Amino acid sequence: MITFGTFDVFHVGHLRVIERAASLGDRLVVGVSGDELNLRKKGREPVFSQGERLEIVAALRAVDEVFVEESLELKREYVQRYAADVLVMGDDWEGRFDELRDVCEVVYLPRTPAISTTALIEKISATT
Ligand code: C2G
Repeated sequence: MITFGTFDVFHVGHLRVIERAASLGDRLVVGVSGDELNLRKKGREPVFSQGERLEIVAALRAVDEVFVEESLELKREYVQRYAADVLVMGDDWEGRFDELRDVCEVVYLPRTPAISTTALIEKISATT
């Protein structure tokens, strides 16, 4: 199994997608998007650095290996490098990786409702 994400301000929605991805197979590799990629795609740096995010994700029982995702366009290469049979993503990415179906199975899992890093940042800002 392989999955990708920023996993900034790690929350239960992140945990659930990782645990569900792991339950679909016997080994889970996670690509954690790098700080540079986030700055380029989202115009801001994550709250937690790439090193911290990698450390948190690597510590999860469900995760066997982590690496830095340098570019969103390299999914095919990563799938092949890690010999993944299945690419798993939350359904906010529904349809986005269907072109990889020639090299792996692509599964979109329902997102955990009502929780997001952005909402958490807003909630924390509002209480300080
Ligand atoms: N997720 C979820 N439920 C939430 C929030 C997130 O299931 N309430 C899932 C997302 O669908 C994704 C994973 O958690 O599969 C990581 O989410 P993000 O950290 O927001 O990752 P994102 O920035 O979308 O990924 O190649 C993808 C990139 O790495 C960016």
